[in-house]
Amino acid sequence: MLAGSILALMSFGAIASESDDREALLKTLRQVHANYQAADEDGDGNLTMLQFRAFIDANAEIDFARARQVKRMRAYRPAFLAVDLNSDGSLSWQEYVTVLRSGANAAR
Ligand SMILES: [Ca+2]
Ligand SMILES: [Ca+2]
Repeated sequence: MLAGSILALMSFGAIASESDDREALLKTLRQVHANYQAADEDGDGNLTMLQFRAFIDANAEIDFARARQVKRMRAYRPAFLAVDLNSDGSLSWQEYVTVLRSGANAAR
């Protein structure tokens, strides 16, 4: 499922165009997923608002997507509400991937 998600992301030109190097992009996405798993302290596969904050901070370290901006603005809560698509108070990897894909399209 992870491999599928990464491939789905790679098919989006908006993200891919930021890097000509496919390998580098794949590496970045692997890192983002590793950040996700590291932030998911209880290992249930979903991120709470607090766990999401750790995830954003880790993504900001590698300057992924808008993480650095969210961190600077301390906009964790609105960011979390935006990615929690079904509003159940927890973020699944699938929700995050869905938002990344739609966000990549909307940003261009
Ligand atoms: Ca969790
Ligand atoms: Ca959710």
